[in-house]
Amino acid sequence: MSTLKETLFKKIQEHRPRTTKLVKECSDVKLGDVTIGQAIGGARGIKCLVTDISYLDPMEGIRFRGMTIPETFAALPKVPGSDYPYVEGFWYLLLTGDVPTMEQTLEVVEDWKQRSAVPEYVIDVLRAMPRDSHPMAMFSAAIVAMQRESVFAQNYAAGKFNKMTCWEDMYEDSNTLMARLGPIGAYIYRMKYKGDTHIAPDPELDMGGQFAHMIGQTDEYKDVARMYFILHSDHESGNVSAHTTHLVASALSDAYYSYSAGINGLAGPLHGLANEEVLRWTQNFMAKLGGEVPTEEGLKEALWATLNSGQVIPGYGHAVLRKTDPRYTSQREFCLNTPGLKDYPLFKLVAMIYDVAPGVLTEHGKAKNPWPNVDAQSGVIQWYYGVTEYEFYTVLFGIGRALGCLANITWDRALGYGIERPKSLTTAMLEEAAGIA
Ligand code: NMX
Ligand code: MLT
Repeated sequence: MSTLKETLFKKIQEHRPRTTKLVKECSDVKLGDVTIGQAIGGARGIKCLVTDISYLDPMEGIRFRGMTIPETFAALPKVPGSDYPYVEGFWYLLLTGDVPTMEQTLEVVEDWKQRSAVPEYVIDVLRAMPRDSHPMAMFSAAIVAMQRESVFAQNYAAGKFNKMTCWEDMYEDSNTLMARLGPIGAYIYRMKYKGDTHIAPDPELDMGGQFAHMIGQTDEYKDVARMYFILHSDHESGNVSAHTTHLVASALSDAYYSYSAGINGLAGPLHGLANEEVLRWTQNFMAKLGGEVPTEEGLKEALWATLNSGQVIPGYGHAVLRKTDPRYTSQREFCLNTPGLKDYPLFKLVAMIYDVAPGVLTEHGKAKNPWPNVDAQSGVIQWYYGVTEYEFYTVLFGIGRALGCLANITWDRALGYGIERPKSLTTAMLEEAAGIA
């Protein structure tokens, strides 16, 4: 059996001539024009990134290596006794485009186990931070603290940089990061919220199961962790966390610098922090009702009050999607198929918001997409299982998002993508171009 690294190398060798040919022979082919609206409005829709790891269709939603979410869950090897796949097998899929066998999956499981010990100095960094630091600030600091271990940075400093082989160092660093992010997240969780008591890893467990174990969760939650990490992994390249990671990596910064930066972007309320905001919004709303079941009218009023105060409805809208996010649907189905969750009051409220908010947003008339995104549904599942510290939810997102970001920057190195450096213009230049100067 070929190792994951050997298989990846074969794929890279097969792929490289395609990129070389496009660059050499087709560089002048146009992919679109850029408007003033796009230059000012966050580069929305400008086609200037390349990835083969996932693709986001506005109407269909995400495909990982060509597969929809249900296809992905169905295809990958499952953890024995579980309905959900190994996160490690999904990593194999993202990197190679191949669905791994159980044997190939277990190779990654073993590899990550060997790399998963969190160094003591990372614990020291976390403990030195004020305990009320946001868990995302802690998570980002822990990641960048490990930069000293980067194989890529060490080889670069030793003058061993080679454009054709440097992906191997990125691959090394990415695997080490992937193996440690779960245990680091668990450490932050227990330090901040569980009286600073910690749980030793169980050498028998896979990555998702281990995370559940190390935060002190039930067996049932192990599947929640696996599902959550896979669903949040990747959303093509243009979202803030993936794009930031790619941008920073394009300067030949290593995986630690790059992903720490990506995490800082994920921490914004318009991006990953929206899952925290959704729970804050729903909890505040429920508190105001004093435990009463809301009426649709009451809910409408609360949504309008949020909009009228100039805030966004968290968990709704999207820069690319124009329908309900299939990651929302997948988690909603999980709720509907889990006996206690189906009738759980918070799930009922989330489901009611789904009935009401799209109409309110449509009437409001601003959002191009009135439908829910991934963040509208993820928090209720965590809350149900007792992970009620919603400040922590974006760390869960960040553990999962690493799969996509790190697979992408490994391929960035393999294909020799250039340093990112778009051109800026002045406002006067825009006015001149528009003929209003
Ligand atoms: N509630 C209120 N207004 C909204 C919403 C919303 N949920 N979504 C978009 N708008 C507004 C938006 O603020 C903008 O207003 P203005 O012209 O005054 O600046 C207008 O509608 C047009 O925005 P769009 O082009 O529809 O959306 P854009 O691509 O700029 O932004 C989001 C996309 C996701 C940032 C935006 O929909 C939003 O703020 N949603 C709420 C926050 C959220 O759920 N973020 C999580 C996204 C998923 N993730 O995990 O990263
Ligand atoms: C994501 O998963 O990154 C979000 O849905 C935001 C995006 O795709 O822009």
